[in-house]
Amino acid sequence: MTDDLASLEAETVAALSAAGDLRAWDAIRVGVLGKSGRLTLLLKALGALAPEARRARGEALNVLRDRLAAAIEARRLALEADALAARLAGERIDITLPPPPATEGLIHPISRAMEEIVAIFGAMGFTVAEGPDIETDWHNFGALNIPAHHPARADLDTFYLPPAEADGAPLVLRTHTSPVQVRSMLSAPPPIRVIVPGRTYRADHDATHSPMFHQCEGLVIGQGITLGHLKGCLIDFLRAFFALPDLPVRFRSSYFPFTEPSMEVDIGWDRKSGEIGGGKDWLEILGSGMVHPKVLANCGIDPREWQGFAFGMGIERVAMLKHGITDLRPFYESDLRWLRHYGSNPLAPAMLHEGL
Ligand code: 2NL
Repeated sequence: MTDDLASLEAETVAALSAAGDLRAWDAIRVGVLGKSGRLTLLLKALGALAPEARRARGEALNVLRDRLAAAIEARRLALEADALAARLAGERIDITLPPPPATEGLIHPISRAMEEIVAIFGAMGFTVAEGPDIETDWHNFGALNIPAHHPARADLDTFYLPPAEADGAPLVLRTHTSPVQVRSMLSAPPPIRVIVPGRTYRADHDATHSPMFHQCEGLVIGQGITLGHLKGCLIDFLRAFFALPDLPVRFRSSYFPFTEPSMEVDIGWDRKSGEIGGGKDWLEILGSGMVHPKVLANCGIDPREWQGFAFGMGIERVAMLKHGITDLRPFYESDLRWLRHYGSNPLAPAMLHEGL
């Protein structure tokens, strides 16, 4: 190889190993193999040589071109591997570290309470069901054995909407999340284990009632599901939600049209201090019961073969109790001072194994 070719090769190899990134590498590639690259110009100059000299020079240039192309390609692969390794090292995260504090945006206490409830029941094998906020009168009332004269149907409590169908049946804003459970029963055969968090609406507005509020209901249907399962399930839930393993829980008989028997569920607290779990007082927290056979039949389930339990709670209420919030109104006022105080870190979602 002639001297000029040897020095072209040596200089290119040196420049390639000095190139620290793909931009520098590309400049070298263009400078050698590009349209007016050094090697390209040498190849173009071949035409001016006498045939004998052109053959020898051409052969040498072809050999050099293959070697330089191989060196350039090898350097590209090496630089790409380095870049990937650097990126992987830079993006490494230790997922065992606690989440950093949120710098912007917090989870609203209503959403947080729903997440916690879903995490607890999720660990018991429940899945989340959702449904429309606008319901038919039948899904909201009829299927649930709520008779036409029942006070819950009174115009005062229910937001009515114009009928959508020619049958003239009114639509309603759902007054509870129960119609979602009705839809669950109608859409797939038992066994069923669902939890239903969501918005609900009642024409009621004062210091302790909002026309839009949130509920979470649950439904379990199986063969041989008993009051014992209801009690065990709700005791476990309440102790997990309030993070008190010995929280006293009391079941007190009650009445709902859609359950028989029906029970109110109370937790122990101290009325004076507001402390949950302590004291001698009882605080109503959940409604529950064994699903009424008529409700099962209305939803296409044979009550001679299947039975189960259902329960419901107000989300605002449990969130207020858990965090010592005494006023309902700021939940919906978007006051950033309140939201910053009661909001929770979106990078630390509710997870049962970390405790709630
Ligand atoms: C309360 C009481 C309750 C239910 C809700 C229910 C739903 C179906 C069938 C039977 Cl589809 N029951 N839901 C049962 C008992 C109580 O809620 O105080 N809620 C805030």
